[in-house]
Amino acid sequence: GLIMRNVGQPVCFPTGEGFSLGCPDNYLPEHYKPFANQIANRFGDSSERVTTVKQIAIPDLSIPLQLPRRETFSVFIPAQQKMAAYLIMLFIGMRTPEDLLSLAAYCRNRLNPQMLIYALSVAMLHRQDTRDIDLPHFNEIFPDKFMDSRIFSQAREQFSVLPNGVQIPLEIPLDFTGSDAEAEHRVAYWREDIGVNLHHWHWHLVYPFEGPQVVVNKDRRGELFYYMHHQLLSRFNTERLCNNLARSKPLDNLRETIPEGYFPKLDQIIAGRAWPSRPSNMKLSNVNRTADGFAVTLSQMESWRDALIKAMISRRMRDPKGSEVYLDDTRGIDILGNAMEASIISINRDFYGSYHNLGHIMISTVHDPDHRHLESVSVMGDSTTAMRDPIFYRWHQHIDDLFSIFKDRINPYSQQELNYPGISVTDVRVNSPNASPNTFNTYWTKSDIDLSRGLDFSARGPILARVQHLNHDEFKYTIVVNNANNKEMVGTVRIFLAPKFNEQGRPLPINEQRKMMIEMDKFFARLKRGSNVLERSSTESSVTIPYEATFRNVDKGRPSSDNTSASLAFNFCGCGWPHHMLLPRGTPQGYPMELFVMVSDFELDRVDQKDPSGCSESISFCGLRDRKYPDARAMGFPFDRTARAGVKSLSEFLTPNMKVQQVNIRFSNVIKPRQQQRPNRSSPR
Ligand code: CUO
Repeated sequence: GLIMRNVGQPVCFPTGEGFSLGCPDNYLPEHYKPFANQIANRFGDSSERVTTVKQIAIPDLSIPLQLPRRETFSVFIPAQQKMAAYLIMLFIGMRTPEDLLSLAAYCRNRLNPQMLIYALSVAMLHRQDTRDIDLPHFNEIFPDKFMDSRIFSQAREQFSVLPNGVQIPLEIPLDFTGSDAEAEHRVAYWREDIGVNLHHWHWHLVYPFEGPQVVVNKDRRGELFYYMHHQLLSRFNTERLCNNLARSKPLDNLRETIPEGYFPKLDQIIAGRAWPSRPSNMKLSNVNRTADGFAVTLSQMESWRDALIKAMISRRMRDPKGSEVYLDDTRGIDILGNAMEASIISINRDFYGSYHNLGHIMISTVHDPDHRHLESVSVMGDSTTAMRDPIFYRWHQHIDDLFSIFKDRINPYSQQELNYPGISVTDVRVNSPNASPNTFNTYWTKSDIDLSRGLDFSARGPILARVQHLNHDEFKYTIVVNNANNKEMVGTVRIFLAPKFNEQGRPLPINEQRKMMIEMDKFFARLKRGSNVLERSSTESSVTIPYEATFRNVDKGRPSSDNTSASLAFNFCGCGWPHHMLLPRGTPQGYPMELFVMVSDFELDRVDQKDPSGCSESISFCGLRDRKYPDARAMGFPFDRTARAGVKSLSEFLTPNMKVQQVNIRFSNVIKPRQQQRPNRSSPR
């Protein structure tokens, strides 16, 4: 935590209320060394607790030092990926946590802070001896990546005026990046949601595409890359329909004009620059940025794309030795996901390139493709900020459509494959305390975030920013399942939610609707003979992580203490969909959706492995740490394949172990406080 706060200060003694880090003199950067004593006195004396950093032999840092301290770090730029991967390797290789702390403290004074925090976070998540330490909220380390830049000058003003301990929360307006003249702005509240962007950053930390094998090579990572981003699109497209916008149009022609621009209004406090904007009506072009060690042409991108399409149609890919690898129904998507992204476990990065990653870079340098203006990447170049820009969804829609070329060619599931003999779902209901049955309530809530550890000065206490975000009343599913078998059975309950109508108000055909199925929850249930009434709370969702992973608990007007998350009720693992965004917004009239429940045969779903250790939140989006993905079925099952011949609608798709309930999402355009503390979450099995 100490290493990760106020990272803009280039000294080893970050202050905070009673916290300090004492480093050996030679850890100070050269230009501060003559003043080592004064610096130690300045910070050290006022501290109640000093952590002394052990002196170690510092390894060669010349590779990560190539990135200037005040440069924008982009994990999508191959040269920077390599520097970060080197640093991850060093951090993972440190013998003890004390050695790791020491190296991190040394690096903190010299390296690019964004790269440092990225590499340190990845290493800490993957080292046995640090992985249970909660990482500080990333939105508090780099609040400038999440919040309107104006908030920081307000924070400085307040800091210099108000006495110690007194503070007024700084309000951030809901929509600060555009006006209603821009249609895309209607869903800015969703794209710019802090929890949504935190999830995306964290997902890419848990599933980096570069780094040591132990960090990258995880069970079904390529498939999860496909599925998690596919789910982001189902959710975003539904949100668009709720706001009278058409579904995202894929960016499938790299040479066409991009009408929708994006002006993020974010600062980069440490780099001392604003994030570049992406004006309307620009066209992608060849990129050649010598300083980033990076060049790619449009035709190169197109040839990678064509090679991927060919692989999906022929179901064959080429490995580096020239042999062909068959893409089967189950493993094929995983191989394709890794090649499309691409990660270092791509089957052949020379041949299939890095289509998705370089697309991020091409888009994020559209304003300065040859670097003549010395401009950094725009928000699409950073996994922390990419989801803010409307183009993110157009790019990922294109990537998702490419995956569909493969997925849609697989034989559909037969009725027999979908059914669970003897099991029937006879009733599904949703209840929420303040709503009519089968109605969800959504509204706005304001929550606080402490900026103090992400500022470029040391505040004496918390500095709260107050943000407005979507929220909902908690609800409960009641599912009645009949087991006509002569014994107890075990089932996996799969819950999805999808829009009913398209942009024109016509019913969505099954093969469009299935692509918009939002995964809401998945859990295991024992089914005794006869009738079973299953109850499940929205707070137990296998997709979300708790509210506290994004926001601060504000207890009687005071934020919880800053230094540790131990005072908070949950162990945050960071990766996962923010709970406050579990539901689409809906509409004031009530947005009609279909709630789908399936009970599948656990014997066919089970993955035999040890119980999970640590994080088991948001399993559907993030998997389990050090374990296989805990569902043997294809991700997105039963909607990952085309519906069987003759099935036109969701009702025709159903087998007896499935049921659909018509539901409504009613949005009130008012600000309400958050409901009471979230109850303890039950384990997924
Ligand atoms: Cu998450 Cu494109 O992979 O941003």
